[in-house]
Amino acid sequence: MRATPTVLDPAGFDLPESQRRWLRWTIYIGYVALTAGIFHGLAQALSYANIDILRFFPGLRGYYQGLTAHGVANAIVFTFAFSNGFLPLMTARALGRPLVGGLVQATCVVLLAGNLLVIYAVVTNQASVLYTSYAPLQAHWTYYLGLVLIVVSTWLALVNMLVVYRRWRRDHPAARIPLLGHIAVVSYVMWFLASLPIAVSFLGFLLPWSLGLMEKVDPLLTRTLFWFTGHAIVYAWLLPAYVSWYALVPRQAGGKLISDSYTRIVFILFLLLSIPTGFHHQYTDPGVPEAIKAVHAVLTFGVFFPSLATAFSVVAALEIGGRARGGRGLLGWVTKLPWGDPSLAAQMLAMLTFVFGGISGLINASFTMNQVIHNTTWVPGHFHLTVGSAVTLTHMGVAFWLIPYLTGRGLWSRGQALTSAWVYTVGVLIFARGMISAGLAGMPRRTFRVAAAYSNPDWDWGGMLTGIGGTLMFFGIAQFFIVIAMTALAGARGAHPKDVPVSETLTAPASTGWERHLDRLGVWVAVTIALCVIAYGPFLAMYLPARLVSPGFRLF
Ligand code: HAS
Ligand code: CU
Repeated sequence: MRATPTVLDPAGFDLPESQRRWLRWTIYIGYVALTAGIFHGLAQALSYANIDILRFFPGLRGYYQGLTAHGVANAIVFTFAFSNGFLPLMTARALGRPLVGGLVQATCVVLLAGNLLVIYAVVTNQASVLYTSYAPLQAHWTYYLGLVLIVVSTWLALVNMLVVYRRWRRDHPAARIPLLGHIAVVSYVMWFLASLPIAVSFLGFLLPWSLGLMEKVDPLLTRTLFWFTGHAIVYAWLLPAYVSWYALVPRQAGGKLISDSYTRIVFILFLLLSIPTGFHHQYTDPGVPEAIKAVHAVLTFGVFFPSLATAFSVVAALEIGGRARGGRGLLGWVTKLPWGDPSLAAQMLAMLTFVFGGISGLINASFTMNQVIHNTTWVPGHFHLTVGSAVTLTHMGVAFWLIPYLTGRGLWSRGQALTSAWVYTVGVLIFARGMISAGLAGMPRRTFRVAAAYSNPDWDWGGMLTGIGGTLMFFGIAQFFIVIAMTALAGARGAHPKDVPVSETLTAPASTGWERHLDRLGVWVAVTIALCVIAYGPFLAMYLPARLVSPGFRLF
């Protein structure tokens, strides 16, 4: 039996204050975006209940302007701002050395610059194209450039992590990379590879087209490039949450992570399978052969597997914690978990909601069932149970220790922090229940119901639940924002956690044998690229060169 090791315990690790400051400002950009985004979220949710509050928004000229602001702010800026702060910090902590200061600053500045450009385009109603940026809807060039810069900020964060990793490797040529560092780096390497197609689409087509350098664009190709990146983007949102569930949550629950190798395998499976699945967003698109869609359907069922494995692992770790605290019987350990800790409670609520997100994802992925729910409100029902709950609630939970850690101030009002997570959870469950049932009755997504020419009484109940749930979600996040702002401004100085809560594992990383291959990132990247070629090569070979057929339209 191997000894119980720590994931890593670099004694005395302390991040310089200047780096803490830039990291927290990077994350704050996301909180500001989230807070702006929830106003538009509230307006959308209420519109499904036939209540129109859009006309009270100063300067807002239409539903699609608000929906674009909501999608970009919450799904793109909030998520990546968090990851740009969190993942480099995890790498630094795991490898026991500081980051490259200049790169920490550059990540924050580029993220902010990208944001300002996107805000300008959206606020002036020159980019009401929704976060999917489908051509031939055309936005102002600042919108595309702004999104490119946001992606570049994630690359800078990754470069920082890789520099730290290389330096660590130079000093430890034969050692296994510490688990927390491994999974943080794999997460952003996956995202880097995944982000290349959208960079091609934006820099090669949409940006020059919006600048008038190209007269026409190829809607199917740019849409396909969007989803080439766009499915994997959901795992780029999810994996930082998984980093916390695997490497931090067990410690917070008083348990242990069950296996080092199991965890590494899960993240490598995400690296391999997150990207070659994008056509499951295009099952109904004409012009894509059915056989290619079928390959993507099979691979989608493949990428379902590492999340199933995660469910077993995180529940086992929680069970160890609950039993260590005196829990008995089949489920007695659940109530013994420290539900009064807002950081842990928010993340356990995230897990519980994600069970429904996973089930609804399986239905989306099934080619035939997808025909029933595609483009209905079922889909936003699904993604508010994933990015809108598993990810958001985890980010909230992490913030409850991370912001104190980065600011040197204690959490302001544990009770309010806990309440914000519960209010949000109850809200998102009611909201998603409404969206999902109305979607099954055919209620279309991305439609301003209040003003729609056609409605259906079968949507009334679901629409009402959507409005009620969305209102609760709004109050949950508003309360979260107050807790964070008050922590940063008025939290008790010195009452902060002094270290990242890194877990121990039941099994140590093996120093010999096949498990060492799990650390060979170059090899796994090569396999990932090969899988992408298999999944997208036939389509691109059949389809290219680009068919530049459509001029741009500004409809809203
Ligand atoms: Fe999805 C559409 C398939 C996961 C986000 N998805 C979307 C869209 C978004 C999105 C934003 O195949 C809409 C895009 C648009 O605007 O059009 N999705 C899946 C599948 C999964 C999945 C198979 N999605 C996610 C995640 C997202 C996300 C994660 C964001 C973070 N999705 C689809 C498909 C579509 C789609 C189609 C296209 C639909 C269409 O027609 O447009 C899977 O990866 C899900 C796996 C999840 C699980 C659950 C594991 C559970 C865990 C918790 C364990 C804890 C327990 C309790 C049990 C297998 C790990 C703990 C106990 C305690 C005591 C606390
Ligand atoms: Cu997807």
